[in-house]
Amino acid sequence: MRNPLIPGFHPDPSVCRVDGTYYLVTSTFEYLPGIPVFRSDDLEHVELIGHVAVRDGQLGTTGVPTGGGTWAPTIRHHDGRFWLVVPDMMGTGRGNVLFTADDPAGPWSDGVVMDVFGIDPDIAWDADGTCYVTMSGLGIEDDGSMKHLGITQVRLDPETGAALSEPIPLWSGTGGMFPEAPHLYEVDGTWFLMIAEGGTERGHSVTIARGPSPEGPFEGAPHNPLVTARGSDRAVQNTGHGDLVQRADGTWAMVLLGTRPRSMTRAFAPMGRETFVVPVTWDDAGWPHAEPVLLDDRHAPVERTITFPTEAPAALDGFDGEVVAVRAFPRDVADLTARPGWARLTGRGVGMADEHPVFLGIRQCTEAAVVTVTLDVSAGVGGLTMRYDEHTHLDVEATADLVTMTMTARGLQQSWARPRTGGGEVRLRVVADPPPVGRSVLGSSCDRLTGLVEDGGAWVELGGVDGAFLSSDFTESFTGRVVGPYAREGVVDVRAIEYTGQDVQR
Ligand code: 6LW
Repeated sequence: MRNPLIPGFHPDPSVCRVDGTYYLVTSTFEYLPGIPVFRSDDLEHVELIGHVAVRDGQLGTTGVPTGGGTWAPTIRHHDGRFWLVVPDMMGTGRGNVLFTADDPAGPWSDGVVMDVFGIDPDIAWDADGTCYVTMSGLGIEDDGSMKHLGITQVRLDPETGAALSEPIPLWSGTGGMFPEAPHLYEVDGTWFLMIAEGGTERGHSVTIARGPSPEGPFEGAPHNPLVTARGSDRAVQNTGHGDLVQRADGTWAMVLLGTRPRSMTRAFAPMGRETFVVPVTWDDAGWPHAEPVLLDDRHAPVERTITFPTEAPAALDGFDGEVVAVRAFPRDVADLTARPGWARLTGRGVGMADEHPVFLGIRQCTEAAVVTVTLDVSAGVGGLTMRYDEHTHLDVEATADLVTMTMTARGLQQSWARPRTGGGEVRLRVVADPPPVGRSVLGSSCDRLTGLVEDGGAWVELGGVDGAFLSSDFTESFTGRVVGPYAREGVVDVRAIEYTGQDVQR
């Protein structure tokens, strides 16, 4: 199958099928708009058709800490409607929220908060219409700290979010840490409970159990784990957190998350957790089997330019659907009307170290990538950044006569600067250059990141760093690289974000 199915930071995939069409959703954490919805006709190609959270108040993202916000969603189609349950975590997060929509492209409802305590909720109905929410349950210890309770389940009133029963414990895997990501399916009268365990890092896995009812009792499959990359030298690691779907022709597939680490030791994934897909078959004893995630079919090069046309479509307030902002909607960060054809960013005196940067970004989605922005800094200071979070980012920043590249990695900082000519308009570039597979580059464990400025018609390199600093392993982040323009001070106008990239041949 074609992998990654959804490249770039797109973890915790969930999928449902309606007739011949699949709908997929992934987690967005502190980024908005929240929860992209993808459509696919073949589980090979996906198209972004909208987002669940496009209005203020649907999620509490504006005040969530890094690592909080929108965690693993589940999407289902039931009773003629689409249903999505998702944890909106920490800080100003609302808790576990249930959204509905007639059209998966939106609009989605304002959401009701469910009376459950846990993460990774799943929603399922039995033949009588009883609604079950199954989750990775959380409890509070006497000292106030949180503890994992394993997989738990309540009956729910899906209209109000009220829990209609006390949480019951369910099968919680084979002993791996953090039993999470439960999904419940009824297949020919048998109920299957599929979960992830082992943590979302190298120990990650998918395991499964079955039982006579949605409440169990469940017995684990004899061949668990269904999927894991732990201990393997496969190009895709950390595989786990899956969701099953039956195709219209009766065959099955699993979407799941994984990483594409770069180093010899299978560490340092530049793009964080991405979405993959594998075929699933059933044995004579009625158990599913999934194939490991392989990178056997490489994607075509990606080439795209994001502009800010005056006659922009109304959806997403005129922004390209791939554009995200941090703890804010792109519309709150950039003004598309001040200067037709440009996105105006107005600095607030803070840079990318701030939790609320004035920043528009797109995901790095190929192993090799060249990202270029065209800015006007005649009345401000701003640049191009590649970000994991406020603690770790690579900034190429320009004023009318100076350009500075600064790598910030959790308290360490190094800068390279050079004067520039050319006035207000400036083109800045960040290049991610991975070594050929199986070879490491001296002094680099991941890819090589360089910052460049166009000066006198030529690209001039400012400096370079090991991309391992901008990996999910170094940052211990749930997200991935997001890259784009930002403003520090004054007015910075953005004319275009250009992305070209390609995966490395293996
Ligand atoms: C998610 C959990 C996990 O809730 O990481 O892979 C958490 N697994 O299931 C955040 O994505």
